[in-house]
Amino acid sequence: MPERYLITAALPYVNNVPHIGNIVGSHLPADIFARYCRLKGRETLFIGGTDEHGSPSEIAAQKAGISPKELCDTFFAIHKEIYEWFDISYDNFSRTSKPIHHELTKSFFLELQKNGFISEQKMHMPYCLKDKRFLADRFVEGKCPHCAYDGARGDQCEQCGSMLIPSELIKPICVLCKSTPEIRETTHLFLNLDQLQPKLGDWIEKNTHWKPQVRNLAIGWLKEGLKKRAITRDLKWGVKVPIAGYENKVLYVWFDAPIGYISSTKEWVQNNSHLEKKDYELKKWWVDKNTKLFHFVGKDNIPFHTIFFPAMLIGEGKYNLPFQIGGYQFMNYEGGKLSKSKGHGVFCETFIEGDKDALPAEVWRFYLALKLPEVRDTEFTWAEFESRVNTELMGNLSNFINRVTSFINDKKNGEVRKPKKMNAEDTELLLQIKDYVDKVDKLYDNLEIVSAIQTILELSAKGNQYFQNNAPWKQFERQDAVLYVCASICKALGVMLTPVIPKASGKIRNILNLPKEYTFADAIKPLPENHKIGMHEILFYKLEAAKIQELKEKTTKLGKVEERIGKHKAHSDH
Ligand code: B3M
Ligand code: ZN
Repeated sequence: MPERYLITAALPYVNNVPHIGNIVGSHLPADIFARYCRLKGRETLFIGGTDEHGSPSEIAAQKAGISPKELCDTFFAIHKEIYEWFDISYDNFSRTSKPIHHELTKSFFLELQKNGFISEQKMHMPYCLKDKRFLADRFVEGKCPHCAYDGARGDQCEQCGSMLIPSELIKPICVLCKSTPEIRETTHLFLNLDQLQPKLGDWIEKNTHWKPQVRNLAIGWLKEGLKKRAITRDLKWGVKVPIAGYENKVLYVWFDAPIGYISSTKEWVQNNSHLEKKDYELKKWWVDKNTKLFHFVGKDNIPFHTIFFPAMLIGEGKYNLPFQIGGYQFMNYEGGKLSKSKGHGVFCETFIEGDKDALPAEVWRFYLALKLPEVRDTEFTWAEFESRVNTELMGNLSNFINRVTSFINDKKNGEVRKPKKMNAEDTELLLQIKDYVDKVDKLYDNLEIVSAIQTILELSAKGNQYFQNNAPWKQFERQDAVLYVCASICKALGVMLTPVIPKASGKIRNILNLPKEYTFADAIKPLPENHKIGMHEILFYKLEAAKIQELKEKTTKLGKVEERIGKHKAHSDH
C-alpha cells in the first residue's frame, strides 16, 4: 500500500502578524516538505489554519478596544494573505473559531471524558482584584520556577519551554494592570496525563526516528513525571465546555487548537464535494494506518505536539498519532531575538503592503530555507542575505541556467543534440547527477532541507565549473557533449528546486521546454533525443546595495496593521 502524507504547520495565534521567524518555524518547512511529497507522487494533504482562542486573542482585543471576534477576523485575513504571498500551498487554511471546529472539539472532549481521562479538581489561580477576573495563561506573567526567566507566562516559559501553571510563577503580575494578583480557589476540569503517561511513554520510546532535539525534550518531560493538567479556563472567548456547571468557562486553547488539524481536514473533506464518501475520506487521513502525520512546529510548541496532543489522541482513542514532529529552533535577527514589540526583525505584513513585488517571494523563500533553524538557532543578517542571494541564487544557480540555455539558443538554434562522443569527464558527471538526485531525495525525506539545498547548489557549482573548463565557445568539437551534460544538470536542478522555489522551477521547465508536470523521477530521466528548448530568460537578478537598503527600510518598520484594526473600531463605534 502506498503511504499517504498528512502535513500540518502550527496554527498561528492571531493576536499579531507573523515575522520571518514564524515563517521559518513552521509554514515554510511544512510547505517545502508538502511540495516534495507531491513531487514524489505521494498522496498528500497540507493542512493549516489560525488558532484564534485563548488569552492571546483576548488580551490583544482588550488592548485594541475591540471584540476578540473583530480582532480575529482582521488578523485572519492578514495571515491568509501573507501565506498566499509566500506561496505556502495549504490545501485548506481554516479557523478554530468556525462551528465545525467547536463541534468537533466538544465531541472530542466528551469522548475523553467517557473514556475516563477527565477529572475535576480545585485549583489555586491568580485573581486580579482591579480587573475582577481570574488570570488565565498569558494574563499573568512572572519568574519561571525552572529557569528563573523573568517574563515567563502563566502557561509556558518562553525561555526554557516548560509548560507552567499560573500559580507556579514566582512574583506573578497581571498583564493588564501590572498589579499583584491574589490567589483564589476555583474548580476546573483536568486531563489525566498521569494516567496516560504509561502508553504515551511506550510510544515516545518507540519513536527512535524522531530528531534527537525533539525526542530528548519529550523524554525529559516524561522523566519529571506528568501531572494532571487543567483544560478549562476562566475566559469568555473559546470553545464552550459541553457539561453543566461550566457555563462561564471555556476549554483551554491548547486543548482545542491541535484538534484544529482534524477539523481543518474535515472542512477540506466537506468542501471537496466530489468526495462522495466523506466519512471514509476523513478516516483515510486520520485513522488509516497508511497515513503518516507530520507536524511542523517551532521549539516552544514541541511539548504540546510530543506530549499533550498525543496524550489527548491516545485518550480519545480513534485517531492516528503523529509520525514525525519537525521541531524548529529560533531564528534570530541581527544579533538579537526577533521581537515585534521591540521592532527588531523583518515583519511580514510589510510584504503585502505597498509594493508587493519589492522583491519576489521566491528570493525570500530561498534565503529563509537556507537558514531554517533545523538543529540550532540561526541568524538573519542583511549582509548575509545580500551575499547569499547574489552568490548562490544569482551567481551560481541562475547564472548557470542562463549561460547554458542562452548558449544553446544563440549558438545551436535551441537544440540539445545527443552527443556522438563523450569523454570520461562527461560520462562521469552525467552519472554523478543521479548520485546528487538520490542524495537530495533522502535529505528532503529526512527533513534535512538545508542540506538538500546545499547539495543542489553543489551540483550547480559543479556544472558551472565544467561549462567554464570545457569552454564550448572555443572547443566546437566538444559542444554537443558539454551542452547535453549541462542541459541534463539544468533539468535535475529545476526538478529538485521545485519544493523551495516553485515558480522559478516552473520557469526552468519552460526554458527547457519540458512537459507541464514534473515528478521527482524526471530529475534523472534522459532528455528527449535532439531536444529543442524554449526561450531563455533570467531567473533572478542581482540585488544591488541600494535595493537592499530600500528593502530593509520597508520590511523592518512595523506595518500599518493598526490602521486595519482601527477600521474595525470605527465600524463598531457606529
Ligand atoms: N498557536 C502557538 C503559536 O502560534 C500556537 C500553535 C498551535 S498549534 C496547534 O506559536
Ligand atoms: Zn523557564
